[in-house]
Amino acid sequence: MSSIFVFDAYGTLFDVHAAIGRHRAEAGLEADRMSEIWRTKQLEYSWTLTLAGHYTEFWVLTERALDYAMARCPSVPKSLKARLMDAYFKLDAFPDARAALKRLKAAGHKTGILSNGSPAMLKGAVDNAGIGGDLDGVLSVDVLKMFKPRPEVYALVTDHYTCAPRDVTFVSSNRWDVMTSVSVGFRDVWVNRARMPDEYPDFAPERIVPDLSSLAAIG
Ligand code: LAC
Repeated sequence: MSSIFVFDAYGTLFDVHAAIGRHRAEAGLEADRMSEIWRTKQLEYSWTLTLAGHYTEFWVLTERALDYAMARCPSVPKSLKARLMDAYFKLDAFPDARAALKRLKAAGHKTGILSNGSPAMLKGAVDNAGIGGDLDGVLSVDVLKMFKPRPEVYALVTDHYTCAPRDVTFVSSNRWDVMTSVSVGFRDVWVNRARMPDEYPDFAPERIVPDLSSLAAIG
């Protein structure tokens, strides 16, 4: 396997449901449904705007998606909004993410992030998780003003590491993100944390893992 490991951020290294996790008791019975709608709409806005040739940074889309999700789940107190946004800015990393990055770096590999996240929110999450020292690059689509899965975005990786696509192992929990990165020539690991059925059969990953703890064996 290659020696450059690049990770998707949200859902792969950082737990997108950690924000609601910090406020679940106050959010009430619709907490998890609201968090699911929040994530779904955040992604949908990134795809639809990109398809239409527009761009609004991911942090703004995250807030608009939260507004929508809270409107759909009116029992979640509106007073939680600012705290949920603050929690999203400082999302928790999955425990296996921190350990995997440390092991890959100790084995001499290069590591990095390629994310839709805006630079400020990526910095917030990386700093909060204390993983900056184990990353050789934090790449945001913001420089291109277009979101995944536009293929141009994935070229940020090969440009940054001055490498060929086959030198990159791309690790993502988003199956659609794996689809595009396979199609541009990366080697892919799909992190199927939620045990979802497979999709995109024409663009299969090299490996499917339940979490990041098995990355050490690959690296
Ligand atoms: C990201 C989103 C797609 O980090 O999870 O790019």
